[in-house]
Amino acid sequence: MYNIVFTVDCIFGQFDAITRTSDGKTYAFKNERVAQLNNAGTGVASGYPKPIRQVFSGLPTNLDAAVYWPNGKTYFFKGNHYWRTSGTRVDSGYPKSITGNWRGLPNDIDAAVVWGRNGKAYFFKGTRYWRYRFDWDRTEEGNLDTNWHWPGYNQGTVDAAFRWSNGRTYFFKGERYWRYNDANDRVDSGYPLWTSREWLGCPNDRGTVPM
Ligand SMILES: [Ca+2]
Repeated sequence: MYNIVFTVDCIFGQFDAITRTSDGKTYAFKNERVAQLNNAGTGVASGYPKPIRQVFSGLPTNLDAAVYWPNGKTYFFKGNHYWRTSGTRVDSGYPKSITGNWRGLPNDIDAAVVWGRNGKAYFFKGTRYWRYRFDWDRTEEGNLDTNWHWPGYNQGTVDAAFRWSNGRTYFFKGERYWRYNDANDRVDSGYPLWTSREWLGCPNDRGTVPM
């Protein structure tokens, strides 16, 4: 029985979305499930992964992206809608449509993160990204090429991204992740690493595919 549970946890190595919440927790989402990650980043909290509806009642499955906002709220995106939560509780009045509420932002985004270097929000879709300014409450000019502007990250598209408690920005793609050094403005040396091993605490031969 233990091995079965362990295997289920360790195949959870590709994320739809990952974010922090105002209660200081980190959550990773995949399909209909969510895993709360240990604060040390080396395993999954007891009892996880769980169905999303058990933890974030009112959120849909198969999320596109999530981002922790400076106002203490967390925003979740799917298709042409978004949900705002306080911790794990969905605020009343959601979902709302992206169009009309996030000026300049497209639907069907892949990933989102507030970058530590300039405090702007970055939304990734396909091989490009949109930069959102809080003081303007809209996106900046056009959209930009992800590979060109994030040195060391050369994967084109992004599955999920977030800023962790250590102030670093993380990009997830497939079963691997890249740690971005906001101060140096490039990916730290030694990356990418395996998501399941480093974030879920799985051994080398579980939940991974050959490079
Ligand atoms: Ca995604």
